[in-house]
Amino acid sequence: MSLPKLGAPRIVCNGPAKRRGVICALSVAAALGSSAGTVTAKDFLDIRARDQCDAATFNAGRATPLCNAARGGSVTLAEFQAAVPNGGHGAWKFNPGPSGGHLDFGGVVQVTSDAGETHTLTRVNAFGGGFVPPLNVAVGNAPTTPECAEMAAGGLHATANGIIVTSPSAQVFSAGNSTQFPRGIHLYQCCIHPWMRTIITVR
Ligand SMILES: [Cu+2]
Repeated sequence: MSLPKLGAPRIVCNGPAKRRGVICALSVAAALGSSAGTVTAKDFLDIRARDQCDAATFNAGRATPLCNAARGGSVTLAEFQAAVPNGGHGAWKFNPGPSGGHLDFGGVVQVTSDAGETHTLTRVNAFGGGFVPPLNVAVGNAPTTPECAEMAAGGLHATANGIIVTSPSAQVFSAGNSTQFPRGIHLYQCCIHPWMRTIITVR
């Protein structure tokens, strides 16, 4: 990336003397804002899996807990289930959200969990269903994506396309140098809660 030459912004301050200070201040702010947008390298992207599972109701009657109580989530299982036909509960999401995020080739992608449940962050060719059929109702009963099917085959495991994001966890990847985060614009979804989607661009 070629960086523009930085120097004092050329600002012409016009207007009556009384208003001049205000006009100049606004012009400088605008000039600095546009410069900053041009020269900023982005070498780090923080991706988080989030939910608000309520441990008491999510774990009731289960030998293996679904929800990490330490997270202190407050959405009950009944509330979660009621939201599935309406596109899924909004607290189950990635940050960045559906509009996505970007970083430069060679930068660091950090994937952490702010969630109580286990999620996956799976690069898919096209958004679709996950491997838990009742939850695919949230995405119009879309068929399980091949990438999610691969993660579930023989028991949940990480693949070249997908990672498992447990609670708590932190994983780092080199943008453009890992199969999970190759160069370009790529779609990611959770294979358990398929309405959790984001788009990551490695420039
Ligand atoms: Cu999930």
